[in-house]
Amino acid sequence: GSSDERTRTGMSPEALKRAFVDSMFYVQARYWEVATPHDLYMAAAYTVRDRMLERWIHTAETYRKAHARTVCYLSAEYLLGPQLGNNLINLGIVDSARQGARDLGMDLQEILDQEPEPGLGNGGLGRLAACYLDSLATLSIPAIGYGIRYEHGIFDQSIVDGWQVEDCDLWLTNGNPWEIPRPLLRFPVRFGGHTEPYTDEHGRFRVRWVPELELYGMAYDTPILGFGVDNTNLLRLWHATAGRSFDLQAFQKGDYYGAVNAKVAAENITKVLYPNDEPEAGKELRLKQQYFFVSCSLQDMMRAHLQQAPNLEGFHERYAAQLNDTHPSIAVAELMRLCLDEHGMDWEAAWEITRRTFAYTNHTLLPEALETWPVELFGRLLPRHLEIIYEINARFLDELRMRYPFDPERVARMSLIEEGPVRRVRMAHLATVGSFAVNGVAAIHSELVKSTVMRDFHELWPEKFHNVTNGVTPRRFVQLSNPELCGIVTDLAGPGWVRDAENLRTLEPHADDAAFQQRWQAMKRAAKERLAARIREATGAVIDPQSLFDIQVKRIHEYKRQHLNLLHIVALYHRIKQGADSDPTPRTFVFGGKAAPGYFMAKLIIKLIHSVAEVINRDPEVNERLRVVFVPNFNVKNAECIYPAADLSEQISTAGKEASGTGNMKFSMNGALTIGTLDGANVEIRHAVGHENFFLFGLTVSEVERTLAEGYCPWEIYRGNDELREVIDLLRSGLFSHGDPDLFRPLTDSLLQHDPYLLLADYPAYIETQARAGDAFRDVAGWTRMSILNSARTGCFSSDRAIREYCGKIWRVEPMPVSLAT
Ligand code: 26Q
Repeated sequence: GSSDERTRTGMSPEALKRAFVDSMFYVQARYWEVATPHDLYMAAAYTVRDRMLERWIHTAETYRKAHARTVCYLSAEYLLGPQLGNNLINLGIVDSARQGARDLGMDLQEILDQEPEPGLGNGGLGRLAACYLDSLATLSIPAIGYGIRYEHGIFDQSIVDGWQVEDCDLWLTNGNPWEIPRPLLRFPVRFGGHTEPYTDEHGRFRVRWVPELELYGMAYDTPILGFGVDNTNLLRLWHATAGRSFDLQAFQKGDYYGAVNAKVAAENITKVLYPNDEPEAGKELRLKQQYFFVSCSLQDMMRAHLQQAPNLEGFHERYAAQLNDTHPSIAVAELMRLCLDEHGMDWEAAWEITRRTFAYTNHTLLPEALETWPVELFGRLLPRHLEIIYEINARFLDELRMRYPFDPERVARMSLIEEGPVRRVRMAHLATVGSFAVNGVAAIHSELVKSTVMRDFHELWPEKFHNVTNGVTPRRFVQLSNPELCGIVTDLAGPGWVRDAENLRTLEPHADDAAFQQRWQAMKRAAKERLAARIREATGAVIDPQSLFDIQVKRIHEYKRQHLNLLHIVALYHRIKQGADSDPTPRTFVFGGKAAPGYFMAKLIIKLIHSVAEVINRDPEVNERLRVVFVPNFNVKNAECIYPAADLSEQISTAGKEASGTGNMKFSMNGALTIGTLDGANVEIRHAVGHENFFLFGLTVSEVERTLAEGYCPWEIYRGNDELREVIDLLRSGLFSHGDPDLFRPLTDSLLQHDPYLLLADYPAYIETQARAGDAFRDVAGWTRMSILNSARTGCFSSDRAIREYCGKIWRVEPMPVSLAT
């Protein structure tokens, strides 16, 4: 039949239905009467996948024939979220699919809800990588995402008696229809052992690594389709398996159980994602994970390059490799090793290629979050890499001593090795020395990178430093998450805004139009009702969509200050109980977020949210005006339902601590106003939406520095502020802890004794600004106007803009459009 009618490629409702029935039979091996909801999902997924594969193969061919310069994004995390809905959108067949489902007596939404989400990341950094994959494909950029195929992603969070409980994530148990296993695409990865010098056939000095252990990385490929284009890029995730030859050796020695153990140990490498969003001391397996995926990825790039080129000379022209934080920064030493030891290059040539291949993105300034590894551990796991790092360092330090002959302290500060009782490898220094570009993720953050953690490096190489402010994909976080908003914008601006989010500006002239405002309010209302229904289902809590939805969802961290939000809530509660004049705007406070399993304070904050919620929600004197809910298991799926429902977005980190934030962008694109500090991308959001449409409060970075330098004393603020004192005393009274005054002591003691994140210093400004927000919400037309302007003016926070900047300033790659039609 005509191409539209072909079972595996047709896009009409008829073709999709036929394909669906076909997949149910031939892929799922099921018939209608016994098909479970999961079978329906799988059949739908295979139907969609077939349509992507056609584009994928065509894309791979096109890029290859053109010898296209390719971006390789190296990231230990990809927080992809559910694929089916997004792929339907990018294929442009949502309506056909909905129609087809209806014809077969099914509901598309129910099918979408079946998908377990790939949660292969902790939070912002992993989700950013996923948004960037979407934009790279949408902009037709030849790109490969490389990472780890964790069998268990970020844990599922449940709440028991107000405490976080972690359950194992099982996203792979029912099979993953989006991935294609490539059993023949395997690379060896070695660990341990020692190195020995030898002389090669040309009489040159060389080093041989005699490893103790060898395992294999096997590729699993996931197609990443762009929106409105046929370009379909590759996400290649590596799975660890034990090497067969290694097994044989052990088996032959008669050590059956030893061999089995070794196999288990090898396969443990890709078992589970570390659930911390900062490094933890001595986690050997984590370093193994990082080296494992980096080595496979670089070997894969080299293999592809050498299929088309006689040698590695032009490697850095063929590839730009982006290091998503320092997690893959061992790549600098591994590329050197591959060039030197496996391809016989000399040091200068190898270093030239290496330095011109990598670029590094920094995502944090927090000293405790900067990755370093003990030299001892490093040398035990990767003896050859430690040698190479020492050699890179020796040459680098020689250069520095020449340049700064009278400044040995500076030379020591910049060394790749931190001296001290435990010597450590500084991964950020390795990444910076081994890269041609370094960037921060928001304007203020990039400035702070240059003036604080990378100050010496910036003085040495000022032209190496850049800013690329983060972005988020409007496909998932507007079109998929907020169909009503999507309808409004498309009616006004046409469908082009999905590829060019600047078109959201078309909304601007309608901000004061009464009829338009009504439609806008109906959009918000629908999103709030959806969230209310979901919260009721998940927690039993009933919330009122009329009330102001004041939402803070993100990882739980002291620097993000969820407990500052709580201090405000308890203050409002306290005023009502006192019969004092109080904010008359009914509010629903929504929290969500996971705590690292070993982060006691973060877990205590979750407990406190639940404890405050319990007291407030059951007290008839306050629960008409205040509600507090915690959405368990904040993940991409829940997030899609939460961002559109917000009236007020909480972005209240201590100034200087949040590198960028990306939730802040998702909220404001969906018409939430922000209450926030001058931190991360908040600064640019406020600039974009207009100061009058943003609730700013709190100390600036320099005020924070000055406050701490002058000997900050939170106790004095506590003593001098009656309401604040009463609020903290309430937390210590046992009111929220069934009479136990000690439960929250670690939190209140930390606030009163050190308060390293300056909650008390920012408290009065926060309370006052919250009151203004509450008042503003009662001016319905005024608020609606501000809400519209937030959506209209935040198109610049599309990840398409961010990726265009990376392509221009950093990668120097060009789009290569792919079309099935040609
Ligand atoms: C490192 C070593 C060992 C174990 C774990 C880690 C690790 C894992 C994840 C360290 C950091 C992370 C994640 C960091 C992260 O999500 N950072 C956020 O990145 C966002 C995207 O740029 C920013 O918007 C946020 O401000 C930043 O906190």
